Amino acid sequence: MALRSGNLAYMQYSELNRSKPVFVAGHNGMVGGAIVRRLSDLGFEQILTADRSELDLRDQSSVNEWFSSNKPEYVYLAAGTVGGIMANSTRQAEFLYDNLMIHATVVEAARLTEVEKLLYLGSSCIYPRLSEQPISEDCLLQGPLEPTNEGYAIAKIAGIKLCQFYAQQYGCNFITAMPTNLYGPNDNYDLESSHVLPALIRRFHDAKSEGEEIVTVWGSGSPRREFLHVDDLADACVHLMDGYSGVEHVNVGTGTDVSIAKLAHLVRQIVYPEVEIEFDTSKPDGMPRKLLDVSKLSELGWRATIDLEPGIKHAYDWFCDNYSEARGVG
Ligand code: GFB
Repeated sequence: MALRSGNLAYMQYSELNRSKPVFVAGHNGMVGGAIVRRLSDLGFEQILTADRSELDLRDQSSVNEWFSSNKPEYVYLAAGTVGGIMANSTRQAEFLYDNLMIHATVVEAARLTEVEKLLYLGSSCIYPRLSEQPISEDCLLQGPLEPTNEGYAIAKIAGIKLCQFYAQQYGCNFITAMPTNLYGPNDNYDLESSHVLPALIRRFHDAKSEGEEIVTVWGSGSPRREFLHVDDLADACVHLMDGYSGVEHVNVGTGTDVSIAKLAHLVRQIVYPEVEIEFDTSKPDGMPRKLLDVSKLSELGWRATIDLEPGIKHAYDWFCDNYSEARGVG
């Protein structure tokens, strides 16, 4: 199934120069991969990437060297150690260390080599656990964080502040975007480390293949989450790179959320309608609700265009087409 996020018109008057080199840090991940696809669709001629084996983004001198040799003009900083609720809560040291280091090295190298513009990607988990909903940008640092992802959130907050301070102190054009929960092609389908949507797709699919009668869903089913297709996110990133140069971070989401129970029913309907669902309340729920206020992004002329149901069907098609590879990721 072809899906297209629709905000194409603005590229006709884009300020971005498509012949300048663009570095997508994290191109092997779901987000970086989607940004590469989007840039390529839009005709960017020099999309630079670096494999982990070639460049350790946690190592400042290697990153400096890479930037000096490759001279990117635009940078999308989508690299990082990421995962779902279980990976986040059991590997907090790794999530904090890796992400702190990656953000710092890339931002510093971008300053040293006078990159024209950098977009840093954070996460909606930066906001306090009990934020007022929908969560506006100014909720940042207004209360305690959700404990299951505190390490990751602190690294992401440090990344935002880093970009803001580099903009203020050095005059760098470094901007920051905060996406909500993401899904789409190239997601991580490993059941221990994945996010909820790929985990549910895999659980229902495997249950169908094995003729099982019950699928287990973690937690109570009552938390609410907002899901943005990664192709929409990639489109929003290019839009912000093109038209936004403010210091304040910008939320990126759809503006609507669903309960995990409702999500499980949707995935069941698409993958295996006959099966029963049970909830395992020994597993953590995480934040009770995480819905972003996207009014700032709307004012900047962007909105999501991929609805959840076709988006899930698209992700499920990708999973079926890449079954062996998808199950090994993570
Ligand atoms: O997607 P998820 O891991 O991320 O979990 P968070 C969302 C909700 O789905 C939680 C429930 O309430 C989970 O308990 N859930 C139900 C499941 N079944 C499953 C399952 O099989 N696997 C998973 N993973 N969840 C992450 C943060 O939080 O969100 C990260 O840990 C990051 O920092 C990311 O920000 C976007 O939304 O709870």
